Amino acid sequence: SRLEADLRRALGAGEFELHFQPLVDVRTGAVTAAEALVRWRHPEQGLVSPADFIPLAEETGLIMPLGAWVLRTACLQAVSWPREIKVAVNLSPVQFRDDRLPETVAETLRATGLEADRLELEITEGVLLDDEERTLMMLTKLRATGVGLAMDDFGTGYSSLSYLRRFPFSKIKIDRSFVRLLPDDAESAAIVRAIIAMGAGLGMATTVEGVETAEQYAFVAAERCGQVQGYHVSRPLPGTAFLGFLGDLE
Ligand code: G
Ligand code: G
Ligand code: MN
Ligand code: NA
Repeated sequence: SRLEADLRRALGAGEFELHFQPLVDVRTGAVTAAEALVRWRHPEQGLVSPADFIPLAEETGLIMPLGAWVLRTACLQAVSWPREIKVAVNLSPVQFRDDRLPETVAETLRATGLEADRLELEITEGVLLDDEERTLMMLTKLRATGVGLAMDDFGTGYSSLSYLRRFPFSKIKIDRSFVRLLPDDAESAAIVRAIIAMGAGLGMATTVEGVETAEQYAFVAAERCGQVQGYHVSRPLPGTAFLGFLGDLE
């Protein structure tokens, strides 16, 4: 297809860029991490959302070189940030199917000089459905490199609870669909409260995604979640704007 040819060309032409969305610690208000989110600066169409090209990149296998580029670039950028700020990178299920992924991650850390504990990989439940034994082996190997593992979009898939016990995740990211109706919706409030309590009980950090209002922020802070991410704190920002955002907080 036209888009596929375009996508193939774009990688070589350097048309992809990363934006970074801050994660804030609710106790201190400090930025503790940023999630890297890829964008395509298309010569005619302008900034294209990953929702419009990641699925095609996955179908065509282009997600492999693109995912490698995202990982390397995110690590390279984070090397220049303050030491206490981590970078989070989304992994596609297609990348997860590659047995060499843990070695690719270790090699990327070596090549970029980023300390392993400053990288967090975000994995959705969809990744975990295939083969449980293999999933456990892969996640264990990834953890052995020293990186963090976040379960992304938590609560939207199947069997989330048993997965948390079985697999070595270090963080839960509560999906923004549970946050949208906060603080007024009693069911959303009960679910978010329960997930935060469960994370605490399992010794896992929790990030609440999609926090858009001061009221939502106050609610999840009162429930003592670990971190908050969302438009109320900041939209995803280009690299230089992200550094500016850090500077403005000082
Ligand atoms: O940034 P935005 O909200 O437009 O992202 C839309 C979707 O694309 C989200 O589900 C997000 O996780 C995904 N996404 C963004 N960047 C990446 C990336 O680098 N790799 C993968 N696999 N998905 C990404
Ligand atoms: O699937 P994942 O959780 O990786 O998706 C991250 C996506 O969520 C990014 O595309 C980002 O732009 C989007 N996002 C981040 N904060 C907010 C928010 O407060 N509200 C909404 N609607 N989307 C958000
Ligand atoms: Mn994510
Ligand atoms: Na998410």
